[in-house]
Amino acid sequence: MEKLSSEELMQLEDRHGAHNYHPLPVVLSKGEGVYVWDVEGKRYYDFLSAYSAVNQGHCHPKIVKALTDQAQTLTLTSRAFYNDTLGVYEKFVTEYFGFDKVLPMNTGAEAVETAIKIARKWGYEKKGVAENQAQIIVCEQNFHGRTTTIVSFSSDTDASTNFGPFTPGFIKVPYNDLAALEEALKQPNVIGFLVEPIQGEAGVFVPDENYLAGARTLCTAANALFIADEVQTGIARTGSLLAVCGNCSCENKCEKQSTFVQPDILILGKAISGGVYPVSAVLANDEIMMVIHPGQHGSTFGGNPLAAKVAMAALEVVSDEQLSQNARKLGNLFRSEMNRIIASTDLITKVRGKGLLNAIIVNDTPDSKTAWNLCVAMKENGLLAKPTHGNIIRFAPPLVMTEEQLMECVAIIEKTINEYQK
Ligand code: IF1
Repeated sequence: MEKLSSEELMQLEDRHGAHNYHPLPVVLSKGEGVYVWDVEGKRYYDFLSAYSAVNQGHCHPKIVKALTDQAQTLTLTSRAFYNDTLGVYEKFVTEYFGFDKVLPMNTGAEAVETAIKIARKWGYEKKGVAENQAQIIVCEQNFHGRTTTIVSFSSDTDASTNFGPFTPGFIKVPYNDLAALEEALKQPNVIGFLVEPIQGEAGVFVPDENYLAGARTLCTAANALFIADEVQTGIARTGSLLAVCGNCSCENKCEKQSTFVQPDILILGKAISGGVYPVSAVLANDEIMMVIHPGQHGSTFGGNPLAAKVAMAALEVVSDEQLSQNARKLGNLFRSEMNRIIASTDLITKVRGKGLLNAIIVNDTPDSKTAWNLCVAMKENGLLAKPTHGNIIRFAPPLVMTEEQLMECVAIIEKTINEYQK
């Protein structure tokens, strides 16, 4: 095959692909660890990590080996038959996260849909809600995926406009507002509360320290399921195995889980696969998960042998390489370095985040091009990040980064900001 230039490859996407994305003008052809290379051979630091799906770094050898070994052995059986990897994975992943059962799916949105279906069925069969009356509380500015039901409760008009009619049964409350949640939980037929422990798409919005624990307590009192969407925040991204682990970097394995908020349903995706292959999972204990019986939910690819092997390798890397601890340490360093830069520039007003899920706020209006232009300039300087909501730039490098590499990235960001002002 002839080698195409970046320009030609961008034109191909533009001509032949649906225009559902607006990518930064860079065409990548190789990745390794914290780095990616474009087709012309220029190297960049990846500060997006495929929206936190490659926490373990690009093409991690252990995860790739798990993939290629299994790919030559058995890839897909469907769930019509048993296979020799699924049960092993199910034991592994439920012990890893401390739940009785897992329901394996492929993408994040599918896992969210799965959680909604499980919660509704629990509501009818265990809580005794009348048929078709179940309500789930969700948060304003949420992002849970792109299916018809999920966009039904999105606040983002781009995500929802002209995709109706919408799925009913969702009540929206402001994020990080326990009083509003408490009020909403008083409404009839509420069966659950679906929440991101940190709102990613909203621009990396970290709630108050007591919010998740408070929400957990309110849900318990109202007999409503606490459903945590950790598709983006999970798998060590925010400095603990799960964002609901709070400030404990024990990988969810220590006894003193004082800040650990136990969800009734845990939704995982993205980095549970190390970014190698789509894997998602819904975890719950038996009294919830066992409402699902044969024929009531499933997926051709969910839990296939490739996915099972890849996910086990990806989670082993998280533990073996102590990625939570590294994310926490480097996250603290990153925010303190950003605050140092913020003190000397008018271009950036704020940094916020947890672990290595962070965002900076650009001092301009959401409809300005400043954040986009800064990202293009950072690209020129060898670092890839993407703006969100116009004036916010999300920073989420792979968690295998070293302190030295992080400081090099800080220098690139600082240089870009300083050059931009001139
Ligand atoms: C896109 C953001 C990240 C998610 C949470 C479920 C899903 C996601 C909390 C669905 C997906 C994505 C998808 C991606 C952009 C992206 C994103 F910008 F929206 F916020 F990660 F930063 N729950 N998040 O964040 O998972 O079905 O995509 O596997 O392009 O839409 P999916």
